[in-house]
Amino acid sequence: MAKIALITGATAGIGEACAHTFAQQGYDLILTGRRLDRLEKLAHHLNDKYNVEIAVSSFDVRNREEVTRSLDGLPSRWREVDVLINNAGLSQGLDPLNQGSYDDWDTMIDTNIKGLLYVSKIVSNWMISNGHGHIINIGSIAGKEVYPNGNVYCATKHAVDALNKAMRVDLLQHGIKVTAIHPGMVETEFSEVRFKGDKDRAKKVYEGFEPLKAEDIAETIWFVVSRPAHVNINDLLIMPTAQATATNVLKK
Ligand code: NDP
Ligand code: 8X3
Repeated sequence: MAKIALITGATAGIGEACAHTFAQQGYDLILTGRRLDRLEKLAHHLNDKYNVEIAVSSFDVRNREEVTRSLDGLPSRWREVDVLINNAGLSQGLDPLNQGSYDDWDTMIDTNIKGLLYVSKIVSNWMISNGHGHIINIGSIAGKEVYPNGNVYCATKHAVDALNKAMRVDLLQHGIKVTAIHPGMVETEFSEVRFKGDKDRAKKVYEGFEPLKAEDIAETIWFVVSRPAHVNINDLLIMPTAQATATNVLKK
């Protein structure tokens, strides 16, 4: 039987790149995200190209009932998840705290923290029953530093960092591996989402230097997952060469 990876936020960016990498490695996949059309298209493509089995499960990670119904509704074979990639996440807005939008705050907290928790509770219980598993939590340089106007996004990613440590401790007795991957700037749909569809503003974020590509993160996750059974990488910070810290970027 092929191994199984469950990827949240597989409709774009890092999650989509992980789907390609893990399919290429022969993994069967559970692909999740809200945009069902994208999930179905990706599943079709990967199935054709790599002959792997794919389950598509479309849900909003913020909706606990939807998450539970969708994951519990998968045929039992899919509970044998080997790798969970907690990737679904976003930033909304880039404003000083006193000018922040309540709605943006709710969206980030509900997606990046609560959504990650909802999925992790269900899947970690599957992994405990299976006696093994590996959870990859996508944090950020924003989970290691706070930068101007990053306030609530940074707080959510600091929470992911804390939850990663908590999972490592709590799941130790069950033999489940836990890793946080903290990327610096990766050119995906991230900035477009942060700036609510303003493509020109989003494009400017990545001008004048070479940002990371989603594939760089997927390859790194594969490296982490493919270590021998006795090796766990707890935490990994990966940056573009031109970016030293959240705010220190060498632009031409
Ligand atoms: P993208 O915007 O390209 O992809 C984000 C993914 O998250 C999409 O597949 C989206 O799917 C999914 N998602 C967002 N909200 C929800 C939701 N409520 N329910 C289900 N899925 C959701 O961004 P990235 O690939 O860059 O981001 C992936 C992760 O990496 C995020 O956690 C982000 O914080 C983190 N990160 C990104 C960095 C960057 O510079 N790009 C750097 C460091 C970390 P859909 O909209 O279809 O639901
Ligand atoms: C995304 C990277 O620097 O925009 O987590 O916060 S950054």
